[in-house]
Amino acid sequence: QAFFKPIPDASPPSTSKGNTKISVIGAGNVGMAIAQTILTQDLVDELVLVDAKPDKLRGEMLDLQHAAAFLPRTKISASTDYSITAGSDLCIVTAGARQIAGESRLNLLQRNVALFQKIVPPLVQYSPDTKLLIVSNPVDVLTYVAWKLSGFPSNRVIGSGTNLDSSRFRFLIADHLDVNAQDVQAYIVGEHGDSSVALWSSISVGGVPILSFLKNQQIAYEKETLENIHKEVIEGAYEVIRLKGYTSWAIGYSVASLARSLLRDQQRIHPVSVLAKGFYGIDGDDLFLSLPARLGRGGVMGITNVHLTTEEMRRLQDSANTILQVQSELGI
Ligand code: 6V0
Repeated sequence: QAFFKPIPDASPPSTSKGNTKISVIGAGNVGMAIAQTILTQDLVDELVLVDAKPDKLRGEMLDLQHAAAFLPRTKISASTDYSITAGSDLCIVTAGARQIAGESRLNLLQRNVALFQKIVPPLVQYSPDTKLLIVSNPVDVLTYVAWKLSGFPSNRVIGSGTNLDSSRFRFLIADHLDVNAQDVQAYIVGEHGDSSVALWSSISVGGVPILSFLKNQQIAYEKETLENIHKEVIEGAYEVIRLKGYTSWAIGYSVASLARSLLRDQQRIHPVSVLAKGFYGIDGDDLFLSLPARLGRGGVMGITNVHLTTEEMRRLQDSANTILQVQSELGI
């Protein structure tokens, strides 16, 4: 069995024209955290901001431009008019109604679908070869909506998905074991939200598979402890929103790392929202949810064949059903 399963309808990677351009749609807390993280990482030649509020947009643009003396050289521009996005290599969509305290991600959906009908068509018109990276919530369903509206092959439509949840997961495991989170390989897949699935069976720390290590050492681990760590991941977003009103820094770093893998052809594996049909026993309807995907200049280059336990498979299927349920109410 191949390590990666290819994307069935993949388009070939675009030929690089040397000048890289990212457009960020939505200059709110999340869009600006992404923009500033991208700038500090010397990722692009041109960064474009688009928002519906012209004053706020111009203020954000100027504020970033005024940091030019401390940053790698990047042309920063902004407009409410989508023609400014022309020729983007990557369009990151963060526009949307913000999740308010106590509101489930799924409740945001109808408000955001209407927005996407205004946003996606002009992005496609001005950058027909671009990749779309969706961040607005509920991210899995909105990535599906963006895919439908764009007419793009699925390898060029990606949702930030559980890349952030997995980072929270790695932080909590690392904190528990007192190691560096970068040495923790651990994935959360499925829905970015309450039905996400923690892949305990494939966690390794410094190359050591953690569950089989504990078993071999005859160290009992409490299923409850594992469940609690996963619960903390799920509740993490709600807690940050309750405390500061929104989340921004972690999603900023998470999306900038996706942008790097995509534009610099890193072929790194990230759990992101992809068209899941045909993978891990998910058949039937089209839906997007997070699976470990290899990202490069062509977008999604393949999906990793991780071994899942029967329980993980069942949970992933439940997660898929949760998303499908919401999607069916949309009638798209
Ligand atoms: P925010 O600070 O309210 O920013 C949203 C921005 O979108 C505002 O500046 C609006 O003016 C702008 N906007 C609204 N309509 C349009 C339009 N038609 N065209 C262009 N811009 C428009 O929200 P925040 O930045 O906190 O969150 C943005 C979205 O990201 C929300 O849907 C969040 O739920 C979602 N997040 C997703 C995460 C993930 O992991 N996928 C993580 C955090 C937040």
